[in-house]
Amino acid sequence: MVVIKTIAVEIYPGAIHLRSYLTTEEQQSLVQRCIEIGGQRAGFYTPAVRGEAYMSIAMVCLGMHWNAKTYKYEATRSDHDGLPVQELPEDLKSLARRAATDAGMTISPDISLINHYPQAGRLGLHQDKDERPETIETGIPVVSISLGDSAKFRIGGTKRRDPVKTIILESGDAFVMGGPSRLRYHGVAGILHGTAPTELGIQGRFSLTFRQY
Ligand code: MD3
Ligand code: FE
Repeated sequence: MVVIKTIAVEIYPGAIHLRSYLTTEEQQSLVQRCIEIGGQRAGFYTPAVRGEAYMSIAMVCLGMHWNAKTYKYEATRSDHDGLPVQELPEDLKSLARRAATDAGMTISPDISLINHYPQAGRLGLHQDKDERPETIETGIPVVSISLGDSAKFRIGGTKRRDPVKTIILESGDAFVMGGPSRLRYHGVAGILHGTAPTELGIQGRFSLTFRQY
């Protein structure tokens, strides 16, 4: 049996960092899933965002597609290639439910966005507020899983100019953002090249974020 010691750190009320949440074997299998899912039809693509140019990360949506032009969820990738979105597999839903429960929250996940960060990948400061108003108002969390290279994660307040904390998200960590923290601004300032566990055999970073629409 593999023993792992998860350490739960409350960054703010409702913002729970579950450090060392997954075993190396679970991480390996999730990395393979990301590569497999990303290689399908309706797999990884580079979103062109409203107002801006292309994002520096690749993305694949499961369950519902996040349209980067309208910031709305939809059944087909109408801002990209029109393909129907892939389903969200049951075992991934279970993983998200388990992490939410371990952070003292509840989620019925129906969407996952998988992001791939190459060496120069970043994600600007933003709020996740495109899910149903009721979901956001009740503080149902977003659950995230980090794999591969570590990320310099920034998390602030509910106003863009509020002060931010910097946290390193490592491979195998989970992060649950709900309750009063659901609308905090957050982003990824960069990834730490070459920090992925060697057993994963990858460079760069995958993150899975699970949402309830
Ligand atoms: C804080 N992803 O996909 S995960 C995103 O590492 C996103 O890929 C980052 O922000 C990434 O939208 C951060 C941790 C996270 C996820 C959801 C949040 C932090 C959050 C929702 C609200 C506040
Ligand atoms: Fe986000």
